[in-house]
Amino acid sequence: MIRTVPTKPYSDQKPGTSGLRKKVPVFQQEHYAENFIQSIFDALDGFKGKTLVIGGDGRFYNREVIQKAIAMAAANGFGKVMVGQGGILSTPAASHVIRKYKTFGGIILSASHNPGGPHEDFGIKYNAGNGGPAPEKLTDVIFEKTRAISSFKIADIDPIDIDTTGTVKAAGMTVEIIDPVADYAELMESLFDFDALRKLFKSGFRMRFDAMHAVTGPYAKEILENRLGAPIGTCRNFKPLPDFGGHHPDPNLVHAKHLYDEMMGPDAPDFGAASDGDGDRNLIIGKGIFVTPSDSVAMLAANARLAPGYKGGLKGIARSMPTSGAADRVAEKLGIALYETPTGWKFFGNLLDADMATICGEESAGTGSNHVREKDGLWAVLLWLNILAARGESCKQIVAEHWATYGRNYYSRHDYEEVESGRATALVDELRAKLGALPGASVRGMTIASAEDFAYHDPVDGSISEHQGIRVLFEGGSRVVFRLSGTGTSGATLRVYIERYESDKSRHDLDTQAALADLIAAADDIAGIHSHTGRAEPSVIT
Ligand code: VG1
Ligand code: CO
Repeated sequence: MIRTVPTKPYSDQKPGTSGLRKKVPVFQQEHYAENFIQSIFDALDGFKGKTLVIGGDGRFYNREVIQKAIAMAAANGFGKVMVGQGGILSTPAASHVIRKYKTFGGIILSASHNPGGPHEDFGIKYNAGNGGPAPEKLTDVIFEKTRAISSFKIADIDPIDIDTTGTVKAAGMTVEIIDPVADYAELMESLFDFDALRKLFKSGFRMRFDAMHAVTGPYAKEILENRLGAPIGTCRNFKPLPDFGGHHPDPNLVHAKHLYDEMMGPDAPDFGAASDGDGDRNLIIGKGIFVTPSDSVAMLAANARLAPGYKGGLKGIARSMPTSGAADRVAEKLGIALYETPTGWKFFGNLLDADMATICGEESAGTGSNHVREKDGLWAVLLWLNILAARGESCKQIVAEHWATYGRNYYSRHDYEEVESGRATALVDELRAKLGALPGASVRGMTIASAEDFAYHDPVDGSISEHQGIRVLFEGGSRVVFRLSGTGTSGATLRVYIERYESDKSRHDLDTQAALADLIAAADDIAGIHSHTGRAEPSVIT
């Protein structure tokens, strides 16, 4: 029943910021998915007889690859696989299932916020036994294996019915199809004050949750509408679709503009939120106010004690380097440590496992805690709701009070998408070469205090990750950061992160782009963005 199939390596299977992401036609090439899955198994040790979790965000090609992964897990000697019904498991839910059932690890099929469909994106990532994304030392080995692979193992089995929960046997391995929502909903109930939230909704509090036709739909429906009694219709676009309804399942002000417009409108609900393709990101918009992800992590950390799961306080806060320094001020006030990591959730795993950090966040709309080892969109939404219920104030009031206490970090990210790869690399190389000459230089009347290529020294395992973004710091604390995306699938995406701190309360209501105008111009002066990319404007401003 087990076949060993000869295959040839593909040279382009290097995992990026979060797994391997390619266009669907690339994944549909002969043995492309099989090669990568076999390489994951080849990079692991000691899983014979153990359990593997398999699920995905429901995008196009999900079902096909789930069947391949099941048959290959059986052939490679796993004792059991746990598969989300319908092939569905959000990234945070998969992380929780891995941890709760102490499984060996899991395979999550997703390209997250990237669009889906026959000509759009697909992805595969591996999460280890702690529930977190494979660390770099493992993804490096997986990549090596993909370059040397000569065969893969697969069991000849009929396709498994993944739409019916229950347990079957296949090629000697147990296949359990699980309810993708139940364990996760129970975990949320253990962290948050569901009684207070039920009261909040009963009192007439109105909310809009946009699942963007991605994986969080069934989770949000169950938790918000069924368990918390939010009115039917609170959740919108809640049916996961293979092409996300033709949209980008990216909860930002561009792709969730309808939600933003609604929240700024005259009859806005009290609270609006959205999540991405695989359910690990969150967009938070209060009535009349957008909360930047960098601010959100700071505000959640400052108020976390109001939720039962965090009443004992936080051990530390971790944020990715390009994320604004708003959380740093909260950590300082709480007297706890603040860790600055490279972009990507895999870098938080060690800090969470070592209990050095409790809440983590990224500027890209990712927030999470030690309850799982991934960022978690609905978790952030529920923590916000819990804080709103406990404080009895509006989102806008909470934000204004936070800024009055800590000051405001004006912050924006400018993305230049699908830039020709050679041009993007040239920009970065040139910038890197002149880093030494930047300190002391004056740009647009601002003096550069330091400039460096960020390297991270993991305080837990001592590993070093270099070239994680170039940051230029100005006197007074403003900064610009440049890095190339590791999740795109065509050309290169240049990300420019811009930040300025404002302590003066009378200047907390400025337009963000206007407040950052000098720095935006300085970023172009320093890196030659327009001349290198040929672009006059960013493709996306968040
Ligand atoms: C982006 C974000 C990063 C995030 C990653 C995965 O990476 O910037 O913060 O961790 O996506 O998020 P990059 O390399 O493109 O900047 V998800 O929700 O797409 O898994
Ligand atoms: Co995601």
